[in-house]
Amino acid sequence: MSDHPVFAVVGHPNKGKSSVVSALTQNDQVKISPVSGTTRVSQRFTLKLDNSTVFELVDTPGFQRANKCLAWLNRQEVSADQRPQRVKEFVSHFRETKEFMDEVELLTPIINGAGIIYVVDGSLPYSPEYETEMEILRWTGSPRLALINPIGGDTFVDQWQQALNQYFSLVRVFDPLHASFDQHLQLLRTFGQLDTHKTQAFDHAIEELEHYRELKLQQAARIMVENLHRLLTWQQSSRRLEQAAKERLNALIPDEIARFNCQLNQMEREGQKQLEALFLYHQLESDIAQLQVHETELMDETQWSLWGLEKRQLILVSAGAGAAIGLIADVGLGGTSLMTGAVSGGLLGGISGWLGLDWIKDKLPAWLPYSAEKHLLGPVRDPNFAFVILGRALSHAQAMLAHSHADRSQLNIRDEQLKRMQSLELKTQVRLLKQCQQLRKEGPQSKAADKLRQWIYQQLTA
Ligand SMILES: Nc1nc2c(ncn2[C@@H]2O[C@H](COP(=O)(O)OP(=O)(O)OP(=O)(O)O)[C@@H](O)[C@H]2O)c(=O)[nH]1
Ligand SMILES: [Mg+2]
Repeated sequence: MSDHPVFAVVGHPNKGKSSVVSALTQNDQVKISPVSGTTRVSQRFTLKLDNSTVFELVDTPGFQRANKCLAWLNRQEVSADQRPQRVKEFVSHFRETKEFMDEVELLTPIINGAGIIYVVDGSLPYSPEYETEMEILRWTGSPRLALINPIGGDTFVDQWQQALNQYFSLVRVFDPLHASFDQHLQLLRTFGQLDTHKTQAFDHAIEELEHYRELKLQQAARIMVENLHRLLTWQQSSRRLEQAAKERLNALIPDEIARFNCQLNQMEREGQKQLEALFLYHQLESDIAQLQVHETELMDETQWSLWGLEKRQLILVSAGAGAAIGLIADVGLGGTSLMTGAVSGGLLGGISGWLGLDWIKDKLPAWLPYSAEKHLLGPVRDPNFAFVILGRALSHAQAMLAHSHADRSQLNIRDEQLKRMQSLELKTQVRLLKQCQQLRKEGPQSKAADKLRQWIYQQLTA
């Protein structure tokens, strides 16, 4: 026997057995589908901590011929002490035949020492047809826990509880699609009680699991600040703009801006993917719209103020943080004269004598400076940009953390998340903007970066 606990997850077809396995082992590769009979052979999944296995769950097919199975077991009169042996006889008798494929598959791990986790659906009424399955499981004599999965609501949970209490020493309600991390831990502690010899070791492993989660969240905050820094400082080598100015090639400009935008998007998505990999999501898609900055004006309602701050807020916050005065003045004027403000703020770096500048400045969006000396486009100069990036990163991370590994649907970034940066206190917004400005200047090793990481970590654990 392995030195970690092993549990077989069993029950009727289509009751969420695979979903329970997927959620608890944090494995999004477990096969789950609305089609009854999806799982045909038993498959083992483990939850590992570094390289050691905390526990193992065996995903099994549902009972198909429970009545016939129990009838076979009953064919010989056996006393209670001989029942586990009788179940073993059943498995070896039918192992090579096709007659009881599903029952053989699901009973094999149990007779090999696995504890039992029996899954039922709490939204459907209890009915005596389940008694046959529960009776067979009782015959095995193995430690047993029942899980009521409220697939479509909890209407019949109490009824189930009454029935299950008679067959199982422990009965719990667990929703694999919506349970929080704390609820996972609670359930795992219950697993530990099933095997009394290992309860202490198991409790210890669960503590480590909790600690490991904290470390991962800290790591997530680090990744998010690094990515924020990358986006805030992104500059793209754009020699083509000079050529465009010389030859008055209008068409090149939108091309360069689109390329810039595409890079921002890619960097943002890479940051999200790093987080997904850290938390073991391999096939997550989200409904968050792409970060679209190329065609928008500084204060475009649909993108910038959607994720970032509203215009009025941004003026207040920028003033509080001492952000580039030119920018604020221009925001106040409605954004049209922004480029003048940007030039007077020195953003274009002493190249006002360059002839192509006037031509280019009319073509580039206000938030996107161009250094003709260095042939560099960017970085984005809008103070709202930091809020947009932070808001989007946090929304993605929180939605991901709340998304069960058993949930095969898209990551849903809820509407109320859009306003998250706007609903912070003014003093928090000012502090964040200052820290982002420092992060841009001093990099991810700075004190400001530390403060940002701490704040993000708090948000993720709130
Ligand atoms: N809404 C909701 N759906 C669930 C829940 N648990 C499972 N489901 C859905 O129910 C269907 C069956 O889930 P599975 O985990 O594949 O069930 P199973 O018991 O392994 O099914 P078989 O392998 O076919 O016996 C899937 O479409 C799941 O997404 C739940 O808690 N809530
Ligand atoms: Mg299954």
